[in-house]
Amino acid sequence: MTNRRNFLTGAGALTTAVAAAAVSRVAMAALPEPVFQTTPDTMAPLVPGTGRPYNPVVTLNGWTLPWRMNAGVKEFHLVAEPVVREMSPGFKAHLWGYNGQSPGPTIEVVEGDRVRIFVTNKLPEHTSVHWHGQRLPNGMDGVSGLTQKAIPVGKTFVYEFVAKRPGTFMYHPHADEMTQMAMGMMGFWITHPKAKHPLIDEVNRDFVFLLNAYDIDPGAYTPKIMTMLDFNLWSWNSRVFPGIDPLVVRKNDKVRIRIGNLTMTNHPMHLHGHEFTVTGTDGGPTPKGSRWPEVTADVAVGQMRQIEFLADEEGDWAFHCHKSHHTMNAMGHDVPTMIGVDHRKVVKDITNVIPDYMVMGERGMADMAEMDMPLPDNTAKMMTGEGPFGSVEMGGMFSMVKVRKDQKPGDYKDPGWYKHPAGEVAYEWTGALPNPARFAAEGGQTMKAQNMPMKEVEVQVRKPVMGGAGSMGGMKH
Ligand SMILES: [Cu+2]
Repeated sequence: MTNRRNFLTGAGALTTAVAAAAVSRVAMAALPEPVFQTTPDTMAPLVPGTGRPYNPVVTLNGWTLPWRMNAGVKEFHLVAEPVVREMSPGFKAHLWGYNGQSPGPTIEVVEGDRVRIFVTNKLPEHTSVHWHGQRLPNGMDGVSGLTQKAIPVGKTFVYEFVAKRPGTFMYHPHADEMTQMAMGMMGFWITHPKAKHPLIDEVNRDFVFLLNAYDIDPGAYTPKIMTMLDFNLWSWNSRVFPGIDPLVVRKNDKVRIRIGNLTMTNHPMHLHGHEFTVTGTDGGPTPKGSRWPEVTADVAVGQMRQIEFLADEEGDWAFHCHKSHHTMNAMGHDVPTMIGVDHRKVVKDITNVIPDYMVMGERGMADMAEMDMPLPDNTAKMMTGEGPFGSVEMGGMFSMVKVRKDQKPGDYKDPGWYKHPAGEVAYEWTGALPNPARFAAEGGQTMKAQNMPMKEVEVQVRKPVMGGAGSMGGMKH
């Protein structure tokens, strides 16, 4: 696990930039100085220095865009541009994003705020920004061709509207969307309630992240934009495990996590050790009567789900997408299942031709994490992450909620691994193993099938090839 964290330095730099931009009258008439961020660390929440107060969110492996107040209007400056995003340590992707990052910075405002957003286009093609879920004048909705001219290369457009309803929103281009979203252009938008809201509880920790997906061949740097289904990198805020920071909380904190999905498929988000309720969607806070306990909430394409729970169990609790292929990195699609196949003979034959050939594990895929196979220059290991008990064998959309009783309020630093109390870890049975008792009715059938084959057929399970020409990260060289 990585421990590279740099909360205070980053936040300090942002505050300085805001102060510098707010001094000169000449500067106020000009564009707000854009603020850029290039480290993938989770930045400390940006405590509002101007405007109405609110409890800021924490963007996982991301940050909040500072603003300036100009005659009562909150002004932001987004710069759409190519960026280099470290998706996990040692693996960099050439993406498109905003202000140095993909996803772009989170924008936080308060219900009733008048907001002016300058969008400068430094991409090689035109763009626009759609403010997903917002109530706003039609001409500010950001659909190029329909509600505005696309922002040409090198030009700056201005969006201005009042943030009418509190909630969680997203932003993304509505111009050559397929390319621009596949390249990583997206961001979060939070509108905090201006006063106590009957359906929005105060929480101690408020995390946000976007689900996104990329198709980057092992060894390559740029996503393939034509991919519709066969993505090989399933990410949170353009990071893959073990590059995703843990969500660190104090025991008995009330925790909110807001998750937006801008991939091409749904993600059942699963939390271990606690039950949560869905307290909001991109349509707003949910009525109390519609809330029930869950441990998994499906976040469909283009949706946001806001979950809340009381973190009252200490430990390192896995939090992940429940589609098992989405907790893997750089997976290929032409890899047959080899479990139970003794391919020693085959390997021997092949290695006569290709000396460093290696076959996927015959005991299951865990071999992949154990074998430290040579990888192409720029890719993420398929399943990895060293835990206190060995490899976690995960990648992609996986992280942990770390609950600690001695974590200080407002402290998001990784506390390291949970120290389990004595007698509270699964342990090996070392006594004798009795012969298994067979269930008496095993193999019985109440309704006989018709036209059964004359002799027994044993099916060799083999996973179908899903199409696509990608190869598994580090499989063949
Ligand atoms: Cu998923």
